[in-house]
Amino acid sequence: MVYIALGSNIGNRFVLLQKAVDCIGSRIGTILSVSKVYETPAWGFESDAFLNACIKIKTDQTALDVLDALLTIENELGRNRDPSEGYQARPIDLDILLFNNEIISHERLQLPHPRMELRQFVLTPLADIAAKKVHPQFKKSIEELQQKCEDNSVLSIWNEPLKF
Ligand code: PH2
Ligand code: MG
Ligand code: MG
Repeated sequence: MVYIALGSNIGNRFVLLQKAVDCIGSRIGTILSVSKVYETPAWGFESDAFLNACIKIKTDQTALDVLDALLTIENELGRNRDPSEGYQARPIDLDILLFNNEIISHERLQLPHPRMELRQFVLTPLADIAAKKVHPQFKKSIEELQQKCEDNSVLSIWNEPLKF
């Protein structure tokens, strides 16, 4: 099982999340569950609010193949990465959070996602679909990580659900 975080803070954010879900379902694997969508304040930089969600998929691809497929979808949906340092506003960001229970330290991919435990914009949607899932490094469930998390960002539920 693979958990992926989706985020957008430029353009028609909801449409971009829905297009990303559709592309992931047709190219990467079967979508098994989709969280609610949340509107979240930009975390770690000054920018417009994001829409964030998480999905669970089943795939036969390797973690690096999934990473490459996600980067291709990001590019197709209009993401242009600025090579300067730091976070930037983006039409779409697709991050692998958990890939089975693999712990990977590769130059292009670290898993579990290295900052997920600090971020309510990840933990809150992830808890919708994986509250009891145990984080393979911290050995704590997602709901425990969510309760311990010191991020006090205020998230609001978006009224439209993603389709899959
Ligand atoms: N992604 C980031 C940095 N900050 N803030 C919110 N609210 N949502 C995000 O998806 C997000 C962020 C880096 O990828
Ligand atoms: Mg990200
Ligand atoms: Mg990313």
